[in-house]
Amino acid sequence: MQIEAITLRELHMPLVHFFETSFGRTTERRVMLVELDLDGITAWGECVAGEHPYYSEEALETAWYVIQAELAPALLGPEIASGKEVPALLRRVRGHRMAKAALENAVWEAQAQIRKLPLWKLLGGERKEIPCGVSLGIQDSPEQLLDKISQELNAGYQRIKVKCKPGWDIKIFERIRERWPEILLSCDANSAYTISDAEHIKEFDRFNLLMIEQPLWSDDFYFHSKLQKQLKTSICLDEAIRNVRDAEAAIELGSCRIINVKVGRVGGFSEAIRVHDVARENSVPVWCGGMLESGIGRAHNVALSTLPNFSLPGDVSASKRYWREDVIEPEVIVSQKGTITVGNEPGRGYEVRAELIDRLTVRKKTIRQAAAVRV
Ligand code: OSB
Ligand code: MG
Repeated sequence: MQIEAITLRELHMPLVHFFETSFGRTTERRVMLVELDLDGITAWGECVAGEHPYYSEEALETAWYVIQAELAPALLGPEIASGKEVPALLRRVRGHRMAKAALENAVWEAQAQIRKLPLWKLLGGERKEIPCGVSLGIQDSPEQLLDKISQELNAGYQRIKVKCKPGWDIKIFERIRERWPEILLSCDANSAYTISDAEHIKEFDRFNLLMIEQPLWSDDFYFHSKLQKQLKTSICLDEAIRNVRDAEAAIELGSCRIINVKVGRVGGFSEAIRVHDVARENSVPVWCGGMLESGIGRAHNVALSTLPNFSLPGDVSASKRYWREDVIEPEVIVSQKGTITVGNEPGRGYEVRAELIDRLTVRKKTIRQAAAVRV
């Protein structure tokens, strides 16, 4: 395939309910989509960078800049046979993994369309039904959180994850366990603690949590390994795992026993598959994380979650939890058993609502190959 044009878009999409983590509250998403045009085909990717560089160094503006100035030009021109070839074409640019992933994932999508294969099969997926959990942000009150948990359990979700931080942890876990002693429950600190909080974090052990996600610094393996040795509960790393080498280091050091795979965080499907594979070889289960994606990124997360070692419920949940109207059709739906089912349609398996995307777009830029280098 030869990519003829790459269009970047910024969409404004208000969230149905605000989402608050230890680093802040989001009420409206600025969603960045990339669209590839080639051989009469349109393929989409989503850049999951946040509005601010708080979860990671990237933000929508840095991704916009680096795709426009560096990454898109590198993909306009060469003949590309598959998504697997994209990392090498983008390697000269260091970091900017979420920006790279948006493009690489769109190439995989194009390849799936050309080969008339479902994207999930192209990625090596095996399961047709994926287990789902939800991630619940910090709320205005504990009662509001308990109401939300009750609602999500009624909807069938298999695992509840709550965001935590100092002051919104043990008291909250106590309230939840009082009411639901048996549910699969985990927490995510998004690096809200330091190793001097080890004694405090050890108290989490009594709540029988499935895992504690990224308690310490976003770039740390050493102190997580020290902490893991003192805990009964498994640590799961999210932010710290940027690539397969990080996964190998974390596993060997004993920094975690579970890995959250986010395709944007590791730079695209190729690297996500590598992380999945190395975790599998070491009997470390993985699950698919979320970044409050629109339907495009959500559909890609669904496809990735069909790989065999995605054995724990992920943070990939129904579109309607986030959006009044999603940009795909049908929207992502979760069954009463708390599962999402994939079909056999070629490509992403969900239609794109082009008119709605146009309506939500506040900025758009198309990049074509410069005439001078066209062959
Ligand atoms: O740490 O998993 C995280 C959202 C934004 C940034 C980081 C995280 C999250 C979530 C939400 O937990 C997952 C989702 O529902 O998309
Ligand atoms: Mg997380």
